[in-house]
Amino acid sequence: MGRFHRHADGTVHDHDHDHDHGHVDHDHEPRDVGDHSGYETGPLRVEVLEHILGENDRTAAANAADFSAAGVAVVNLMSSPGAGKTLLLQRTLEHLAPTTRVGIVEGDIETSLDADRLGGFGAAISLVNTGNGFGGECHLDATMVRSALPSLPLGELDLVVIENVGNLVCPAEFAVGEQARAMVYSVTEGEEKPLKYPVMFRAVDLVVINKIDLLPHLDLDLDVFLANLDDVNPGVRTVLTSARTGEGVEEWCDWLLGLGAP
Ligand SMILES: Nc1nc2c(ncn2[C@@H]2O[C@H](COP(=O)(O)OP(=O)(O)OP(=O)(O)O)[C@@H](O)[C@H]2O)c(=O)[nH]1
Ligand SMILES: [Mg+2]
Repeated sequence: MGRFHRHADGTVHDHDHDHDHGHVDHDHEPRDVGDHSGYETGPLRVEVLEHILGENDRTAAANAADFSAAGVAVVNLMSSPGAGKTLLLQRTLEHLAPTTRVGIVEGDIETSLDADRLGGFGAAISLVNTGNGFGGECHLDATMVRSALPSLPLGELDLVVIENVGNLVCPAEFAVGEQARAMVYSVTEGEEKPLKYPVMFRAVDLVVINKIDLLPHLDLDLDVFLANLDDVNPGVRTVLTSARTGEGVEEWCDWLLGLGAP
């Protein structure tokens, strides 16, 4: 939990200066909206953020209920721009399409370029451009994903993968109704990224370590990356892949299939 904490009476306290409260709040579970003490309007900012995130969580719960009712497994796939989400999904569809009915929610700020790349594999694809009515946001939120659902035949699908907007920060902060979260980390990004972007690396159930075909050309020390990852998300599962060569794609697909229906 962040320093600021909303109480049942509507007040917001800074717990760093409030250790001897004398009571414990069991009547609500405020969410972590971070430390905003550096702003003059810190408590007000926390209230606004709690409102926004609370509304998002209600819509995410509605999405999750729809996914559950349809018996479809749903994964939120995140990464920094260009880590290889779309190429991995192309390989995934090649591998799974013959046996598994897959839907994709393709999130991008602009263009249908990635949605177009995923066409032709037999998957149902629904494009969300955040620049089209959602303020050009750098992430998908639950409302955006909800807007994509009428274009997917959920009842006829086994698995939906949501390709989030390429961004190593914001997507991790918004639940969208997913059953599991995965991220693609590219070995070109450097060993220290879990330490610098812990919210994303901590938010996921699986880290796909992609572009391993490039390792011979890089200075990256994979063991240092794995130690850094373990610092922020101890024991998190990893899969080594090259979406270029196809190495590791089967293991990634097995993880997807292992999720089963919610
Ligand atoms: N060598 C190599 N290149 C890869 C691999 N995976 C993806 N790429 C390349 O990396 C670039 C970005 O890949 P994309 O699949 O578009 O990445 P993305 O995460 O979907 O990008 P955004 O949607 O823009 O965030 C493309 O040129 C891919 O061909 C890989 O495993 N090895
Ligand atoms: Mg992409």
